[in-house]
Amino acid sequence: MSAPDLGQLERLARRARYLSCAAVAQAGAGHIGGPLSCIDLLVALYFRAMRVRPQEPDWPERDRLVLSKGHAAIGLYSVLALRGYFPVGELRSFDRAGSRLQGHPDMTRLPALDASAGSLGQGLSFGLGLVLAARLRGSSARTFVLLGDGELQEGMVWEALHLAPRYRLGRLVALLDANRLQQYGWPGSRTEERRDPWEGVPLPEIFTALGWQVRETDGHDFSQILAALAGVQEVPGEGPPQLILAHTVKGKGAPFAEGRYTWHSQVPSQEQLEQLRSALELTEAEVAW
Ligand SMILES: Cc1ncc(C[n+]2csc(CCOP(=O)(O)OP(=O)(O)O)c2C)c(N)n1
Ligand SMILES: [Mg+2]
Repeated sequence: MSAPDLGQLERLARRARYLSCAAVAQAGAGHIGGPLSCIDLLVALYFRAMRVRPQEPDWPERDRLVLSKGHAAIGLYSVLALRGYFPVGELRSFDRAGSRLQGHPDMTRLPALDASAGSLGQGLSFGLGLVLAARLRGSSARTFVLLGDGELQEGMVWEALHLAPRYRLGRLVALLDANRLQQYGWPGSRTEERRDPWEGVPLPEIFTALGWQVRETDGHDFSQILAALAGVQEVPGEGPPQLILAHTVKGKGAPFAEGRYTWHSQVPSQEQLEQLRSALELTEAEVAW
């Protein structure tokens, strides 16, 4: 992958970051921290790794994405819009009654979605089922499941983590958005601090011991993300299930939100949007929507 290619992905991710924040501001409600921490992963997936046809969203051979951390929906919608699934201007309808772009993904409304989500903990089991179904159909489609690290506290995630290796589901790819924060999280030493609830827990070793093939990456470095995804794509269908542990920053890219759990769900002001545009070095034209 040459440098200009990476630059193009970075630009797309910046636009998606701005659009996500602008849509939350327009709706007057929504999530900021979680969408911003996974946008680079979503851009790499939809613009490089996944076999999809935006003009034919129900193409049977498409790769699937399950946004298990469904509260990051606006991040996914922004990337889908830039990828051409629907007009960027439709993002203005985010979270409105009757909109296709609900606050959490609703696959019955938007054909581009492969799964509904919002109640945390269910996506990996759903994705496991999609990969088993693809195997029965004789399809080589992959399913990517994006999980939050707070979400990992849900018991059902561990059922799927335990089960997938038994079926050797090489086309199941879990991506863990490890930003070390959640909505409120576990208190740190000072009242305004939150600490990573998985601190000191050897997650990669645990996943490996369960039978997953684990790759770690900086979740904001496209060269690393693409290398991890390329590795995953070489795995045969009967290989071990794949897990990409992406080290990320909650609120990445927004000066007011980076690393702050209080920005899990908050509405940016017009001043903060302007601050964001400038920090992301985007022109007025690039943020027109
Ligand atoms: C079953 C369930 N419990 C609680 C919530 C409320 N909730 C939404 S997001 C969130 C925090 C999730 O943290 P994490 O998975 O780390 O996501 P991220 O940091 O990427 O935003 C919580 C508790 C929910 N949506 N579903
Ligand atoms: Mg988190």
